[in-house]
Formats: sequence, C-alpha cells, structure tokens
Amino acid sequence: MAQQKFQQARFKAALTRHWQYLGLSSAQEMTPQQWWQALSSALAEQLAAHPLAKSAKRQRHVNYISMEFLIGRLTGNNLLNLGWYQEVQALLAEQQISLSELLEEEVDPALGNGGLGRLAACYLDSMATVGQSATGYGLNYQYGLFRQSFDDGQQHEAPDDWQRNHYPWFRHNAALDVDVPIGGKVSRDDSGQPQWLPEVVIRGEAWDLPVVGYRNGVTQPLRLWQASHRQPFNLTLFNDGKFLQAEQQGIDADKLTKVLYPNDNHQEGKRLRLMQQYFQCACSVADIVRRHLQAGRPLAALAQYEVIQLNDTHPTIAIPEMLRLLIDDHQLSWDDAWAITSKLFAYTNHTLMPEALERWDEKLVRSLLPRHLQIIKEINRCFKKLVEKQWPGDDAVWAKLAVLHEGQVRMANLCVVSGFAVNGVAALHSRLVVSDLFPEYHQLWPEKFHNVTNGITPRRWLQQCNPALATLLDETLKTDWMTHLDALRGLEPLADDAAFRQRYRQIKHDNKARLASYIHQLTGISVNPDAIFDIQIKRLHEYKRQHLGLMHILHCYRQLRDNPNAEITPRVFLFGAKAAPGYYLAKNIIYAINKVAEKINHDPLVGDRLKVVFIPDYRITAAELMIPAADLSEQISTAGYEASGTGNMKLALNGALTIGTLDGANVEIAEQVGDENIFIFGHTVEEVKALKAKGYDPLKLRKKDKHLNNLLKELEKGFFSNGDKHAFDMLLHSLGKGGDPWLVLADFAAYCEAQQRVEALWRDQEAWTRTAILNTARTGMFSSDRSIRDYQQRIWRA
Ligand code: 26W
Repeated sequence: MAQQKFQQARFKAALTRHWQYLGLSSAQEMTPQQWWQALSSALAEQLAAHPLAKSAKRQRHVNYISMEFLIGRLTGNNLLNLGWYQEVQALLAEQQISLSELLEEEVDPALGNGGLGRLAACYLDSMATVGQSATGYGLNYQYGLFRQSFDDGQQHEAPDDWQRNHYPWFRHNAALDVDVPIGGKVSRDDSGQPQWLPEVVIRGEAWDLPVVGYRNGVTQPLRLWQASHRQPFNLTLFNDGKFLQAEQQGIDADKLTKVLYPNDNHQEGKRLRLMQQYFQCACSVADIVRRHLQAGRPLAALAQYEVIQLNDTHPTIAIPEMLRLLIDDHQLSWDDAWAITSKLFAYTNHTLMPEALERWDEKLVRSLLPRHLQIIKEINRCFKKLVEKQWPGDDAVWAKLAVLHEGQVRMANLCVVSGFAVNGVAALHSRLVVSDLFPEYHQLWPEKFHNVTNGITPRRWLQQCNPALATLLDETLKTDWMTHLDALRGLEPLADDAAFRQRYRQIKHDNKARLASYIHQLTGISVNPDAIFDIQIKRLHEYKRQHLGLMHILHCYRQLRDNPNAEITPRVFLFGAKAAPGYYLAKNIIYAINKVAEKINHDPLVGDRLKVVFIPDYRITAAELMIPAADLSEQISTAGYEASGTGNMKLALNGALTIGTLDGANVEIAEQVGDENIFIFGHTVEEVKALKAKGYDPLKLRKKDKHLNNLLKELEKGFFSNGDKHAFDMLLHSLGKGGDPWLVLADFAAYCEAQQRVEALWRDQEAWTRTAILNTARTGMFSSDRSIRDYQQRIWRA
C-alpha cells in the first residue's frame, strides 16, 4: 500500500477547533501541553478516518494478546512512520512553535514492566510495517508502572497517573464493548448441559490506539480493554439516601484495570491479577469470534483465518475461555471445539526462572471461574490418557506434565498441551526450553517447538532516537535500511575509512553531550562526554547482576586510591533500573549503587576520572536518550537465565560495544559481529551447571582472592554508608555463605579482565570506532521485521 497523504487543510481546521473549544482567542494562547493535545488529536483524527488495511487473501489474522504493551510516546513515532514529520514541523514553525519541544510534553505510557512489554510494542510496529494483518490486545491500566525516585539512595515509588482520560490517541469503540461474567457457580440445565450462573457481569470497554506501519498506509488497532460496570450508578440506592453504596458497583468494576502489577519475573498468586488476566482474555476472545462470524465465516474455519499468539502464559486463560464459548454459547461438541482450539493458540515462553512460571490455586480458579476449571479438568483428563500410553504407570512423569496437579493449575503446561506451537526468544533459550523445561513434551510433539529470536524496531530504536546516525546512514547507503536492516552490511567497508569514522565518532560524541546535559539537569552531576559511557539499563534483578557491575566499580575506585596517579581510562557508569516494590534485595542493590556513587562522585582524589550515576525513573523515553550515547553495553547475566534481552540489540545497533556473558541473544550478537568485536567473558551455561553440581562455595573464593575480599570488607565496614555496618546486609548475605546463586564472585575476575580489554581498545580510538561501526553494520538481523517474518514462516504460516 502507498503512504498516506497528509491533509494540511484538515489538520489546520482541527487545530483551530481545538483552541476555539478551549475558549481561547488564538492558537498562540495555548500552553505547550494544550498544543501537544491539539497536535495529537488533529493527527489522530486523520488516522481514525483512514481505513484499516484489508488483510491479504489466505493470510491468517494475528491476535497478539499481552498483559503489557510498553509503547513509549506515540506522537513523534507516528509522525515519523506516517512520513509527515517535516511537513508538520514546517507548519508549526510558521506559528513559532517547535515540534521537538512539543513532543516533550507527552507522558510516556508505561503499560508494561520491561522486556516482554516492549517486545510486544516492537512487534506491533513490525506487523503493521511488513503488512501482517494484526490486532494487539491488552489492558488499559489507569496507573502504569510506578514512577521511581530516590530518597537518600533508596527507591521510592509513586503512582503513575498517566491520564489515559486525556490521551488523544485513544478512541473508545463503544460498538465493540463486551460483557464479561465472573464468579458464581455451574449447574446443569434440563438436558444435562453445564450452565454457568455468574455472580457479576463486568463491562469491557474497547479503547483503541492506532498502530501505524512505516510509510505504507497501514493502520491497525492496539485494543486495550478497560473495565467498567453496565450500571455504574445505582439510582435506587441513591434515592434511599445510600450515597456511597450507590457508586459501589462502578468502583468495584473499575478496580480491575486500575493498576499494572509491577512484578517482573516473579509470580504472586493474587486474586485481582487472575481477574485481570481473565477479563482481558474474555474480552479478546469474544472480539475475535465476533469479528470472524461477522465476516460470514463458519466457526469450524476459525483457525484458518485467525491465530492467537500468547505473550507468555499471562493470557493462558484464553484457551479454556475459547472452549467455553464454543461449547456453551455456540453448542459445539467437545471434540469439535477442541479441534478448533488446538489449532488456534501459539505460546511464547520468555523465561525459565521457576518463580516466574505461573501456577494458580485450584480453589481460586474455582471461585472466580468455575466453568473454566471444569474445562481445564477435562483437558487434563484427556491428556492423561496420552501420557499413560506413552509412559505407562510412570507417576513421576505425570507429576511433571500434568496441567492440574496437587491443587495447582500450571499455565505453561496448559499452553503446551493445548497450543499448536511453543517458541523461545533466542536460539540458546529455545534450546533450553526443550532440554531443561519441556523435554518430555518435546518427546511427545517435537514439531511444536520453535525458536524465534527477538528483535527491535529500527524505526524507534535508530531512526527516531538517533536522528544524526540515521541521516548518516541515509546519505551513505542510499537505501531503505529502516525496512531492510540487513542493508547495514553495506557499511562494513566504511569501517576502514578514516573520514567516515570521524563522522560516526562525532555523532556518538554529540549524543553523549546531549545525555550529559540531561544528567546534569536531572541530578546536578557533571559527566565528561570524553569518558567511556558504560551503560547498564534493564529491570533490577539478581540474575541480571547489576551487583557484578557494582563490584567492578569498587575495583576501579580501589585502584585509584591505591595509586592516585594510575593511568586509568575515565569512565561514566550509568544505570537505569526499577526494582519490583516487594523485591527487597533488588532495592538493596539500588541503594548500594547509589551510596557508592555518592562517595565516588564527591571524592576529590577521583575528580573527573570516575562518575557513577543511577538515572531515576528509567523508562522508554530515558532509553531513547541513553542508548544512542552508550559506548559500552553491559549484558552480564548469569549464563542461562536471560532468555534473550533486547536492550543488548538496541545498544549494539547504535554502536555500543557489548561486554557480556554467553547468554540469551548475546550469543547471536557475537556470531553476527564476530568474536573480535565483542567482549565475552565468564562461565558458560554448561560451566554454570557444572560448578553448581560440584558444590559452589563463594566463601572459598573470597578467601583465596584478597583483592575481592577487601572490596567486600569495605562494604561491610560501612565505608560507603557513613559507618552504617548493616546498610548492605541483604546484598552481602546474598554473596555470602551458602549464597551467591548467580555466581557474581565466580565471574568477577573474568569480568575485570574483560574490562581491561575494553580499556585497551578504547585507548586506540580509531580501532574502537571501527569496531563500533562493525557493530552497527552487522546487527541488521535483529530488526523485529525479521522476527515477524520468522513467526509468519515458522508458526503462523501466514
Ligand atoms: C507473572 C510475573 C511475570 C511478569 C513478567 C513473569 C514473567 C514476566 C516476563 C516474562 C519477564 C520478561 O519480561 N522476560 C523478558 O522477556 C524479554 C522479551 O522476550 C526477553 O528479552 C528477556 O530476556 C526476558 O527476561
């Protein structure tokens, strides 16, 4: 399809309506925030009027269900994808308005925690861009991920009231609202058919955001469900003088989509969370089936036209919901309903961490979803026959594979048993999914298992966040690299061109200066743009080992104090990370980093040579500023635990060199860029397993390594915490006796050695830039367009 044309007259008229509606006498009277509102609603109006792309014949429509979509700011990104940026910029300039300043007015919708939610957003962008007909389904949270600030170094959380009510990109599509039953019990009707008598019915409102393809005229919806009540206000109660009770149903329903759960990689068995999951699935499944029937297609053909991709197990309840709808509402037999459902669902696994694998208490499921529990039991019963046939009398295997076991419903098992495809998110991870998580399932159904390595959208993560580099690529490559990212390979010869290196280096330097001024404005700390910008940005988690980074900072600081004239390479260590509010150890790590930062940043002996900055409230917008300014990308998880990572791809594409373990997609990044252009260190997956099997004792290591011991001692003595000897207890205990499950101490020496290799290369700036250019040139395969094509070929067969 062709690019959609910008209609100047319509746009101007919409702007005018906006200030007139506000009761102002000219556009000039609008505040910057009102300008942003006016601009965005004028754009949204043109888009809303644009018809959706008709899906190509025989292509299955993809329904991407995810509890999280970390979309980031929309206005600038939409302008860029539409190809209207320059035109709108010029129009606004006529009124002395700066477009880039207006774009800063947008709140960053934080409807996700981290990697999983951001991946969903990149995939929507790519599906629209490659012309894969798709709908994203999620929840319209009133409060997104909490806002983070630091109070004497400790994380403080505040609600993220992002004001969805005034978000001009939203359209409430009232014709699509759905009624969702919850609770109650199941009885049998006269013919013996189960009949669900729910306790309450909640209204699901369809709030659509437009997903704009890259200059191809495609716009498709991200549909976020918002809970309300059919009768939010009870007039009878009100008339009886029961004013507070009168609003109760509305308030109760509202609670459902009030707030995003801030956990990442850790399940809590909370009732409200299960209600959120079910609410989202019920709305989405109803919408999918309605769309199918409205197109005049038979139910039996549902899986020919639709596929449902589950973003981790969070939307698993969609599976029994689909069966329920087909059996109870459309009177299909179990066998017919199963034949459809088992061809419809595909499941993506994003983590192997046992504490993240969702299990729900059978009692809880029964109390909220009694009919679904019956259906789950039936799936379990049928599946047991199969297992019995394959492994007769083997109770241990059944205990592992059962969907329902010892009063727990296991969502991952439900997905594998009921879905037609399962995939991991990087080659190594997909291998481990088979070998460590689901080996028996793989034996049963080898054809179900796939790998699709994650990707990132080059529109937001290069063109938008790094415009200077994008311009250099435009001039140099003269191709549509943003939709054919492999074309970056064309840069390879230029790595040997001194003039090109100079330009590339200058861009990095300017991006660093831009970040430095942001840091100064935000924290008052001055950082030197000529130093190495060493960046670790990701959720705070033990397995990601921000504390390994901290240990290395202590090591550098110690070196300087031992020898104040030491020739060390100036570095700025930058962190960005939120810790789940109930994850105390992660918060203790944040505190430790902040305290160490305080000491180092104020030590006159150090001067400009080392700086440590923990940037508060890390989010998409901060990432867009930090990634183009990075020299060094820290990807230092314990091997085997980071499923893929996607920040690693963004950073490498923008010319940061990776220091990392052989984990997740780091392995594939190393394959692409070449071993000589990346700093790999530490125990491999096999070595981690072997070390643990042998019995790893961090204390022994500590005793052997005097230097390491001294670093830890300083933390213990309160040197960084004004004499408070207990400030970092949690962190230190985790590294102590019987501890260090993430092998921080075991990888420390290798990490420091790799950091020395980093410094050696940095001293030769020409060689460094050459390597950086090769990183940009060779990371084209990490475009999410490629990931989507892999999904099409391997899973959706679109
Ligand atoms: C139920 C609590 C919970 C919440 C979120 C469990 C698990 C999650 C996510 C699956 C965690 C997550 O975001 N995983 C990350 O997914 C990214 C996208 O595939 C990967 O790049 C990261 O390696 C993985 O940690």
